[in-house]
Amino acid sequence: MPRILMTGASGGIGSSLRKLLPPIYPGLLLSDIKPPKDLSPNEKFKAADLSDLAQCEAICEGVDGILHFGGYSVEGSWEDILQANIIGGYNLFEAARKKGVKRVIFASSNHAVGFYPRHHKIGTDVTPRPDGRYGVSKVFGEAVGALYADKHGLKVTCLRIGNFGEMPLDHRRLAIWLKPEDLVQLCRIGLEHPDIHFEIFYGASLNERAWWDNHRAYEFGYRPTGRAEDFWQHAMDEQAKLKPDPVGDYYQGGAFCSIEFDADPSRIIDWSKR
Ligand code: 15L
Repeated sequence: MPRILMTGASGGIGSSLRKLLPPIYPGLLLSDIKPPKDLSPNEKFKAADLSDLAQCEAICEGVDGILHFGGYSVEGSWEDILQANIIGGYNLFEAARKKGVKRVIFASSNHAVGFYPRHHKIGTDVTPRPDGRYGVSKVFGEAVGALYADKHGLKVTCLRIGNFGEMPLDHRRLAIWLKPEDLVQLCRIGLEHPDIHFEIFYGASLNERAWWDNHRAYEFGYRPTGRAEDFWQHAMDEQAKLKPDPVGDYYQGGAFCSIEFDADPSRIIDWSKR
């Protein structure tokens, strides 16, 4: 039975996966800067600040595979992103190498490619177009993952997660929604599939409006079960409560693109009206 470490156990995704993973990976080791508030006595937890390499090494001891959900999960100041995602992300891969960990699943994000317009369908091999410092840190993490796979033989899977949750929250999320159980499937592919070397998959369920070509995940056996369109009415009701956002509504990254946007807005052309 592989010994699995999950960082970011107190965060949004970590809190949900803490409940779903133990039947698959008994003995799952959880980590975060602070323990989850509802930590139960049968869960194993070791605190670590990822910006400290020695602490990263301590949590990687005796581990076969890592689910790296730790770090900053939204746009933030350069200092916060630098410590948690750039230094923290690098430390995590370096600690994994030093401690002989075999596989790492890196939680990347759709914000690594958020500045692609919504009418542009993209695969996982496009040039990164990050939509903020957070997105840049995800591109960095994917690059470090590729380096450690190619140079050190670590088996690395990067998941460009869309929007994780029980249902799509608005119109944009109908295209990028990821059901928790589908994320578990993607994690299992990364942790168990014999042919993984370095892969990038989109973390998305069965979304008819998807902007992403995720065929690589399907080639590795991914069979998502969450159907975004089943929640169409809910998503549209929620969308109706939002203010129009000319930049965010045009690009895949949504509101992350409009934060601090001061470029020429005339480059936003509505192709559907041409
Ligand atoms: C992400 O990467 C964030 O971690 C999450 O909080 C959401 O904002 C999500 O992207 C999204 O794009 O909806």
